[in-house]
Amino acid sequence: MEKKQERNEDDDFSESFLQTLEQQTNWDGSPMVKYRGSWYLKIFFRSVLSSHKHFKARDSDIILSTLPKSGTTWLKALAFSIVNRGTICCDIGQNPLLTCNPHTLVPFLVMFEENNPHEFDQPTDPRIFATHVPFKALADSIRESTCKIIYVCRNPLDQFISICHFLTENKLEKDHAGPLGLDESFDMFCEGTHPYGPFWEHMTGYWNAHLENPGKVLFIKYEDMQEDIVFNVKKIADFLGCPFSSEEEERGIVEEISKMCSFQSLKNVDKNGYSFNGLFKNNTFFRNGRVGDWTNYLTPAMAERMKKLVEIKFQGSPGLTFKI
Ligand code: PAP
Repeated sequence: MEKKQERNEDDDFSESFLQTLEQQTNWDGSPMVKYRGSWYLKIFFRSVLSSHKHFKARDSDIILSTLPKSGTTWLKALAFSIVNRGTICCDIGQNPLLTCNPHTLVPFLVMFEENNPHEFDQPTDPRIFATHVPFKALADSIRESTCKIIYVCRNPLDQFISICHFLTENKLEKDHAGPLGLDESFDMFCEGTHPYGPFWEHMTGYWNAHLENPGKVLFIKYEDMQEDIVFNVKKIADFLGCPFSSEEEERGIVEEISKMCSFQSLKNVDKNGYSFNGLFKNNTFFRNGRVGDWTNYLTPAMAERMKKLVEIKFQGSPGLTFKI
């Protein structure tokens, strides 16, 4: 049962307010709270609420949205390169992606500080931000402005395995004995108890928003990007209103951007560094980037369980499917 969750605008996101929310521990022992039907890591929750309340989207902004481990880093690199291809990325030898992790170039909305909004201004135009929050939890100004949203969705089985590895590599909760075993973690995932979950609500929220307004929300699958990245780079550019000219296509710019943002290119950039104030190791954002890697970890029975779960949960979202 969820506890009382309504709050008024003057709440200071205090500890006493957090105590009114349903609590859980994530698979790695990190505290989570449930707010308006979705789970959030407690360490980021205040920032989620604060950015929701104070962030003012501009019509020209681009919002990249994903569940964790669904292709965020890749999408950040692609959007940054596509949008800035005529300016700071126009010389391939000078592309900031050669030296910076994409997370340094495209901030998450949770980094937004209400006391310091100008820190959030980016030198590039349009501004690009990323978020993991569900569609319903986006700041009103994002939904109400004409800014564009790109959502990347990944097969939940691969996403689950990717999260498990990431949590093992980056211990957020230092005193915790260690991550739960695979079976227990999978149970929690299938119950929707994981950061920004339930995953099916996250996916269907953006899918339905895309169906309602395809000019506002682009919905792409990680697996489709793996299958044909050139096609998807063009699709993103078209959606953002900056299509590649035939001259650019002839010069091979689409292929150049695809290559620059590939797993192989990005994985070695600043690989010994850290992102998010030292919280995560850069190299843990690049494991193997394979489609179907779950088959090396999960049993056919687990896959069957997921298949049935997804069938039920996606019933109200025609056209949303995964190959499992
Ligand atoms: P985040 O949401 O925490 O930022 P995110 O980038 O979405 O993480 O997920 C990392 C996954 O994307 C990793 O998947 P894996 O664990 O299954 O290997 C990572 O390898 C993969 N990834 C990162 N960059 C790329 C890329 N350029 N191309 C394809 N996959 C990538």
